[in-house]
Amino acid sequence: MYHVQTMYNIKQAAARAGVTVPVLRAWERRYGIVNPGRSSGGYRQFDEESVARVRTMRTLVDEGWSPSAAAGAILDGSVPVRDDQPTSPAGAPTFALGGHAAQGTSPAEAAAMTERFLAAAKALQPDAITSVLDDLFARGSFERVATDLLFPALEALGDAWAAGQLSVAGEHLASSAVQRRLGQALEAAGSGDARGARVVVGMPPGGRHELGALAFAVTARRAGMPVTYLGADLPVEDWLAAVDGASAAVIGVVTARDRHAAIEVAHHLLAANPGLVVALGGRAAQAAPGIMRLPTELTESVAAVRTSIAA
Ligand code: B12
Repeated sequence: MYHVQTMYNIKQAAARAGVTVPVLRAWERRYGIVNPGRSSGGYRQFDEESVARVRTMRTLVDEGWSPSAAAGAILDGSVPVRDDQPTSPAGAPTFALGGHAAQGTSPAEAAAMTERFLAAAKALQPDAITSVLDDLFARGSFERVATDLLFPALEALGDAWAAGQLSVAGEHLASSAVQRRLGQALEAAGSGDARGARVVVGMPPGGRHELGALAFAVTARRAGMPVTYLGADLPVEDWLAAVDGASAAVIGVVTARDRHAAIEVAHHLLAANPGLVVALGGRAAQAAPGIMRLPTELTESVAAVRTSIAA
């Protein structure tokens, strides 16, 4: 038995892969997902393997991957080409739906994104940072992306800085790009239900690591809670004034220094407002009498605040 390689023109290839001709052309040009041969008349010719690659990319994009991430994963072999029928996911790898990684992102890919983020920071390349953040935020809900992809990348950023592998400029460039993204997300999340229980979020005096607190504020707003986000380094008197009429105060605690400062703020807040829910969140947060410690997962931490307010 011999095998004749079937070739398709661009229209046939696009139809078999389930995309339009302009999409197929764009994916070829921008992402190099296919590299078709040419007929003697100069027309593109696609083999079965190319069609399967485009079909796999389409499936990944439908699942929520960004086109560039999908193409990259197919080209570097981290996602196998699915040569099954377009609509049948049988035998296709499963990508941790609701699992650890953001939907559609394998742990290897998450690690690759962290590497890209670090490389862009080290090389002081703002456009490359923008592009990693675009890819990252195309990977699923805000909460999953923040918890599964963004925070690990920030942690790696801190480790690289502490190990002397990354300049202060590189760290600032990357963390301020993240801060701008989170700020946009906060604006986009609306202002919450004005009649709901208000939550005031910020950092203790001297605390400048506000990204976790900001991500918490975004998550709370997305859950419909009215949030007053106050940002970094907030003096005790300002905390006291800001919680007037609020139901909860959430204080970010990232360093040991933050912890002492946050507990002091919490004591002042509780003394002046006995019914107020006071919660500490972040890597160095600890519970204390009358003060709750938030879980690390953002949606759980918002749920914990909501439950405490209701109680
Ligand atoms: C960006 C960054 C900065 C930026 C912050 C910019 C900004 N706009 O926030 C700047 C440049 C200001 C900075 C300064 C410093 N930094 Co810094 N920084 C970082 C870095 C890289 C990321 C911080 C971050 O955003 N982390 C991610 C957040 C989101 O994590 P998280 O707050 O713990 O929250 C987690 C959860 O709890 C959860 N969560 C769930 N619900 C809620 C709710 C709330 C309210 C919160 C907060 C979180 C939360 O979300 C997260 C998921 O795990 C970290 C590295 C790291 N490992 O985190 C170092 C790091 C925190 N920095 C460090 C240091 C040493 C410093 C400086 C002292 C450096 C210096 N010599 O000046 C100063 C101190 C500044 C100050 N006064 O507070 C150390 C801290 C070491 C320690 N054990 O205390 C780290 C760990 C770096 C390292 N590996 O050594 N830093």
